[in-house]
Amino acid sequence: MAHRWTNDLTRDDVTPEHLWLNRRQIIAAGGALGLGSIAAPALAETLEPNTWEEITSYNNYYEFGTGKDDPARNAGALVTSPWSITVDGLVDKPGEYSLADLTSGLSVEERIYRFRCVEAWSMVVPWNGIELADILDRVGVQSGARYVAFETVVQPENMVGVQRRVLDFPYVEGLRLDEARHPLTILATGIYGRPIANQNGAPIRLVVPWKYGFKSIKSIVRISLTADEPPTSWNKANAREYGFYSNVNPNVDHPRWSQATERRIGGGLFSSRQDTLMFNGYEEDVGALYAGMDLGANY
Ligand SMILES: Nc1nc2c(c(=O)[nH]1)N[C@H]1C(S)=C(S)[C@@H](COP(=O)(O)O)O[C@H]1N2
Ligand SMILES: [Mo]
Repeated sequence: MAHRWTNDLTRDDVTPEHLWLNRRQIIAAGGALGLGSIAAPALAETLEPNTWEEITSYNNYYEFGTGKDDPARNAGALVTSPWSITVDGLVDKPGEYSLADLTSGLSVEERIYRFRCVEAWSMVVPWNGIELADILDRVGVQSGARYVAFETVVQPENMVGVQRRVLDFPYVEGLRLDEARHPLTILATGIYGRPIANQNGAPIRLVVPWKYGFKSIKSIVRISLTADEPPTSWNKANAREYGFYSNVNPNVDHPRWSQATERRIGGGLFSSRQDTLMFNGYEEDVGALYAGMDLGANY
């Protein structure tokens, strides 16, 4: 069956077309299911997902090298089973959970999201994932918690990039608790209805669609609830260029390049440049989280 997952796969191979079209129109309009009223004008916009081939061959996963094709070449060495996730900090039920124990019984949803890297390229990815809020409810968040911190696995013998120390591994990321609980925020375990590929962060990775891609940490082995803002890998590497928030914002340029437009991966011959949208197109859903904040200072 593996040969089906090439660039001649169409979405019709995965989902009955009428279901898919309904869902993607709803998602394009409202950001996600169940987020209130559907804005009629937005219905005109549909999100055309990138192919499996594109999504799995053009990656950033520095533990496997810094080239865009390095993760596809090297991530086969990642051991993803068995997999356990340590949950600690300000939670009622801390412990080391198997992936199955942490996720069993929670609903896995299909979410077609824009994905915008801080390097100014973008894709559209049909994720399968669980709302992070559901997992936080399962472990019981205590009242003093204000942030969620995440950590990626380190398998030095299997990760060629870890040996080269291009970043201070383990890769770490974090969200404010309200961002983490937002219904758009998911832990993805699949793409196109198949288990997520190693190079995309198997077996479970964060997806926060209104933030630059580096916030969406891969291959998670620790989730910690904290009172203080946790350190994050790219901020540690270069605080002037990469802030804690890293919300997609066409009006706040990276110190070394414009963020006003992006190169959409794929699209054949005329692989196009398109305008970058405020909060990556999810402003109606998430804008209120940042009311009154100076987005230039809190980049
Ligand atoms: N552990 C880890 N997570 C990571 C990265 C990484 O290098 N290591 N790269 C980030 C960056 S910069 C981006 S753009 C996305 C890329 O996700 P994708 O390869 O699935 O498109 O993963 C993010 N998560
Ligand atoms: Mo990125």
